Amino acid sequence: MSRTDVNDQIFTAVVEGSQGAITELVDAALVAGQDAQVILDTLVDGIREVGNRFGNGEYFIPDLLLGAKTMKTGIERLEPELEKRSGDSIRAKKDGRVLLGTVKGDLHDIGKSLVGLMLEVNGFEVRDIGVDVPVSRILEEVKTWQPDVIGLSSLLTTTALEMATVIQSLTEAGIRDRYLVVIGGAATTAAFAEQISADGWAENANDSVKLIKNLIAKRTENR
Ligand code: B1M
Repeated sequence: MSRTDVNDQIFTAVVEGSQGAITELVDAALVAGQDAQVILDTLVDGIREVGNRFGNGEYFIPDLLLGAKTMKTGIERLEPELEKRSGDSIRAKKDGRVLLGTVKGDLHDIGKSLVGLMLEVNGFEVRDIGVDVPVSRILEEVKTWQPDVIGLSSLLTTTALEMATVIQSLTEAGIRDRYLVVIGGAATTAAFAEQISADGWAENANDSVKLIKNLIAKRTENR
């Protein structure tokens, strides 16, 4: 089986929601020497195609769920490989603490979890507080866990403004300047991040790592 064949099959497995086949396919790709990041990108392409088909009425909620479960199973198999690649940074002193959550009203967690995984394998300490997280919970966690960065995710246009509410609540509590707030997710853009006075926006998990590293470095320089 050539590398391209396996990648095509991984893509198709996510699109068709073949959860039972995905672990074996990811294993086959790894055995064929495929880079874990390339396999991850293929899984992401697959779930995006599921989203496109849902968007144009070809797919329904059960299809979204099956695609999501298949993708998650694939990511679980890849996790140890991604960690192995970054073994040194994981063992190194932690680069910073990131509190991560999907805002209230939004149940999407794949992208946010992927951001968390990539941050962890790149040396950050991550506390993922899940999905549908109300502002009050974020404030509570911020006060008790004292992160360097608050990372917020939103995939729904109807919930993206919750991010502004979080920032406003930090300001009202007089603690906005103590934390970097980074946002992302399909319902957000760099312009939106600027509009709500977030410290940064990242398009994907790898860019999140770069962004957070840069922001923490800048903050350390300025202290
Ligand atoms: Co939903 N859904 N969904 N869904 N879903 C979308 C987002 C949608 C675009 C589909 C579509 O219409 N084409 C659409 C939103 C439209 C909009 O608001 N503009 C949509 C809708 C409408 C809905 C429901 C309302 C459907 C309904 O019930 N009628 C409903 C809402 C439920 C709720 O949240 N209250 C719903 C439900 C679901 C499922 C539960 C079935 C399932 C989620 C399962 C799960 O997450 N456990 C689901 C799925 C799977 C999708 C799509 C198909 C895929 C999302 C995904 O996992 N992408 C999605 C379509 C799409 O995205 N094209 C869709 C893969 C993931 C790796 O990418 O999440 O973008 P993403 O994350 C990326 C970047 O965005 C970024 O990095 C990640 C990794 O590279 N990123 C960050 C994310 N968070 C970040 C945070 C950062 C930085 C970067 O800093 C902290």
